[in-house]
Amino acid sequence: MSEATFAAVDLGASSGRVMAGHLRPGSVELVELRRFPNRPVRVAGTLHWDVLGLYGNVLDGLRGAPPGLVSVGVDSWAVDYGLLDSAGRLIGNPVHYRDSRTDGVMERVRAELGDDLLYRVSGLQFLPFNTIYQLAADDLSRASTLLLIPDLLGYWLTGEVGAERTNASTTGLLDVRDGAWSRELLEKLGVPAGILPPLREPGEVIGPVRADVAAETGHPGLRVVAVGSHDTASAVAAVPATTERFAYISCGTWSLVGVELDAPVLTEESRRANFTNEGGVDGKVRYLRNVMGLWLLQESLRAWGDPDLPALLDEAARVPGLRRLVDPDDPEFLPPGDMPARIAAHCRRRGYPEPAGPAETVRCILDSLALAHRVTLREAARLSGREIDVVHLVGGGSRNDLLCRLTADAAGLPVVAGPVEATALGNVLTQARAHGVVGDLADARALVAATQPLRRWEPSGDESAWAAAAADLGLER
Ligand code: ADP
Ligand code: LRH
Repeated sequence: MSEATFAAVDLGASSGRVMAGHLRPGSVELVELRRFPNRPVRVAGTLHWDVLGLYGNVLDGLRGAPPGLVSVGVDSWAVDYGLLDSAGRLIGNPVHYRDSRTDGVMERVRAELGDDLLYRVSGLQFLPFNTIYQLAADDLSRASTLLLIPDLLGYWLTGEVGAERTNASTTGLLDVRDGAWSRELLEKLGVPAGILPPLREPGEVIGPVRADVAAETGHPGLRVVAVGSHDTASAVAAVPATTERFAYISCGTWSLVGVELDAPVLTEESRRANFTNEGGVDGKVRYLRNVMGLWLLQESLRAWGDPDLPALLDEAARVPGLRRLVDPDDPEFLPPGDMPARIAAHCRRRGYPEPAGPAETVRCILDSLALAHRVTLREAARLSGREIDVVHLVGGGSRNDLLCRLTADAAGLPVVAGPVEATALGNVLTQARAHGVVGDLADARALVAATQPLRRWEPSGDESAWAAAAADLGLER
C-alpha cells in the first residue's frame, strides 16, 4: 500500500474537528487540523445550530490541510437537517434536536400511526427528536429538499444533493426492510416524498469540490466522499474489535450502547425495550439504545462555570460509590438547563440523599451512567442473542478513567477504552477503503487495534451491588 492522506470532518454535538488521516502500510495516524466548540444558539426562543459557523470552521480546517489530500468525508450528529428552497438556498437555520418544538409531537404521531407500524417499518427507537417528529412540527411549505447536516455540508462543498444511508436511517423515514424511503410513512405523515434526495452509500464519491471552495481552501479537484455520515456509524466502524463477540459504547454527549448485527431485530420485545436498528457501514445493523451520556456532565459543568474536568473527576473518584443514583434516561434531562438542580431533585424523589456539591454530583452522574451501560448491554445481548465477551468504549468518554472502571465493574465485563477519536478514524478508514488502501471492515478494525493507544479495564468481579442498584431504580427487566 502506498501512502495516502484523507481529511475527516467530524461534527459532534459538543465540538467539531477537522483531522488529517495519514495511511501507510500497517499504520493510520490522525493529525488534528482544527478543533472548535459547537455551541447551540437560542434565537427568539428557538434553539438552533450555528451551521454557518460550523461550515466556516470546516473551510478553515481544510485550508490548513497538507496538499495532495485524496478526499474529504463529513460526519455529524444524527437526525437534524436543513431545508432548501427551489433555488437551493437554505431556509432558516437548522433547529437543534433539544429544542422544545417537538414537545408532545412524538406522542401525537405515535397515537396516529401506531407504534407497531412505526417500528416495523423503520426499526427505530422512539426518541422525541427523531427527524420524523421534527418534520411533523416543522413548516415544509417552502421546502424543496431536505438535507441532513453532513449532506448539507456536502452540498455546500460540491453542489450535489443526496442522503447518506447510515444517517438517513436515523430519520425514522427509511424502511429498514428494503432500505428505501418509506412511501407509506411519508404519505401517512403528509411529508412530500420529493423533498427526500436519493440515497447514497458510504464510500460513494459525492463529487469534486466547487470551484469557489477549491479557491478558498487551496485544494483544487479535492473529492468529497460519503462516509458513515452518522457519527455513531463512523465510530462503530473504527471499534478495535478483534472478535465478533463485542459490544460497543460510543461515549460522548450520548452513550450509544449496543452490538453490531447483520439483520435488524424487529420483535415486540425489542420495540418495548426501545432498541434501535440503525444503519451501519457495509450494511451492518447498529442494534443499540441511546443512553443520555456525558451530556449530564457537560451541562453540569456549564452550570458550574466550566471548572477543570480532570481535577473534578479525581475528586469524584474519592467519593463513595452508589450512594446517589438517577435514571439518566429520564426525559427531564433532555433539554438544556440547570442540570445539578435537576439531578438533586431526581435523587430526592427517588429516596437518595441529594449530592452536596460538584464532586458528589459528578459521582452520581458516573455511577448512574455505568449502571445504565450495564442494563443496556445486558438487554442488547438478550434481545439480539449476541454473546458479549468485551465492551469497546470509544469517543471522548474513553478519557474518563472513572467511567471506564465503573462500567467494567457494573457490566462485569472487560472494557477496552479508546480510541478517543474513533469517529474521525472511522470516517478516514471508510475513505481509505473506497480508495483501495485498506481492505474490509475487519481489516480496518485490525488496523485500529494494532495502531491506536487502548487501555483495558478488568471488572472487579462482584456485580451484586450494581444488580441491586438497577433493581432499586426499576431499570433491570
Ligand atoms: P461529542 O462527539 O458528542 O461532541 P466527544 O466524543 O467529543 O463528544 O466527547 C466529549 C466528552 O469527552 C466530554 O463531554 C467529556 O466528558 C469527555 N472528555 C473530554 N476530555 C476529557 C478528559 N480530559 N477527561 C475526561 N473526559 C473528557
Ligand atoms: C451522537 C448522535 C446519536 C444520536 C444523537 C442525536 O452524536 O449522533 O447517535 O442519537 O446524536
